[in-house]
Amino acid sequence: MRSNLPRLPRPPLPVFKGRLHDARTATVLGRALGAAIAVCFVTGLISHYLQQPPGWAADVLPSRPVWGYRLTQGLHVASGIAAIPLLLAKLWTVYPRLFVWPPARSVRQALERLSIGVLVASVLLQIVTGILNTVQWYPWPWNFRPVHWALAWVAAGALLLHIAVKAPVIAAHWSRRSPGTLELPAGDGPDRRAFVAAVGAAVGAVTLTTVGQSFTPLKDFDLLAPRHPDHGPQGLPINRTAAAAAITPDRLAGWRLHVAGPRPYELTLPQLRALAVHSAVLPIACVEGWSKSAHWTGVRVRDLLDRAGAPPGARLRVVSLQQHGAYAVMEMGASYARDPLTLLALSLNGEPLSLDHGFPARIIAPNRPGVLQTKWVSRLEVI
Ligand SMILES: Nc1nc2c(c(=O)[nH]1)N[C@H]1C(S)=C(S)[C@@H](COP(=O)(O)O)O[C@H]1N2
Ligand SMILES: [Mo]
Repeated sequence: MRSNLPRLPRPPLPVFKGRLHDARTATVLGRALGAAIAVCFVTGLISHYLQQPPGWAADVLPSRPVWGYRLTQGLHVASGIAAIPLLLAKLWTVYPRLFVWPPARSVRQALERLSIGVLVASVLLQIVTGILNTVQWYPWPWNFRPVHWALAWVAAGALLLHIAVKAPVIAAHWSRRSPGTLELPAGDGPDRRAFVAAVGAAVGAVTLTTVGQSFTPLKDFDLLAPRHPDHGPQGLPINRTAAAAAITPDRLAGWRLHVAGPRPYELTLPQLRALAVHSAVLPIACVEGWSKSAHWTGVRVRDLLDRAGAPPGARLRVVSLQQHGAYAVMEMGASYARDPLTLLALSLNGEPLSLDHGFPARIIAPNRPGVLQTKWVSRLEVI
């Protein structure tokens, strides 16, 4: 008799019921995650174009507000960090759907699931490598910046596609009062409210314990960020030390500033000090997310250029004593070169620059990524 009974198929996965895995929870988390990714993407574009402007824009990039890059890059890193708990919660909410079997019942569904795979993989990779970049750990053979840039477009495209495909579900669950016919009755029960509140608390906690690295009023809560704004000589953190850049005392011996242009000249450090009358309060705003304002004194770059007979719209190449690495040579467009706040700085917070901060001379300019604030400057070339 037994053999006559129909064989029941084994259920492939447990069935997930309840509000925490439903479309309303996914929509609520997705909205917040989408907003964090949008902020991260736009501020990332700003950072990219300030560092690598297209030729036509290089001379007209805004040098104001002086704290502009500090704000946008602070937001870039903060939104990326806030996205971590949001992404984990979102993945937990939807994971029953990520493993449904069979993988697809139609070509359309197969393509949709493929796009979700691309979305999840690219966002995860982007966030993990971005965080590792903030601690300057690169356990991979490729160059971080171009990969981060390309992956951002992949993730943004996959996200837009995902939003388009899910638009009807998102619209139906956008508001708490919507009919909710798709899966569960409408309404946010205590379980969902508690879950969303816990995710919100996690976002608040990771933000509060890291954002002080650029937002100084919260610096006392900066427990998890790799840099604390107060830790470093002369009241300013250091990204690459002189030793790491192979700047040795014998490389500094007989240092002179060489200025190449229509009327080239050289200045010794005492001669430069005799010219150094200008001061500016400007932040170093590192792409890795820390920022700190400091008081700089030095010579205006535009005065040095005028003395070399540079035409008003001239662009500038700045060469460091450092011989290797991406920051050994930097280009500066006319809008920065002409700005009265752009200095060849000789002193920092009232003392001569320390060797790690770029002794004998470094560039400091308003609204520019920290990577372009070249240290150990030996040569300015009018282009
Ligand atoms: N020559 C040279 N200049 C450089 C760097 C470098 O590695 N080499 N690092 C840059 C980076 S990434 C930052 S954030 C600032 C940090 O300046 P600080 O160490 O004085 O705070 O210097 C910039 N100038
Ligand atoms: Mo930096």
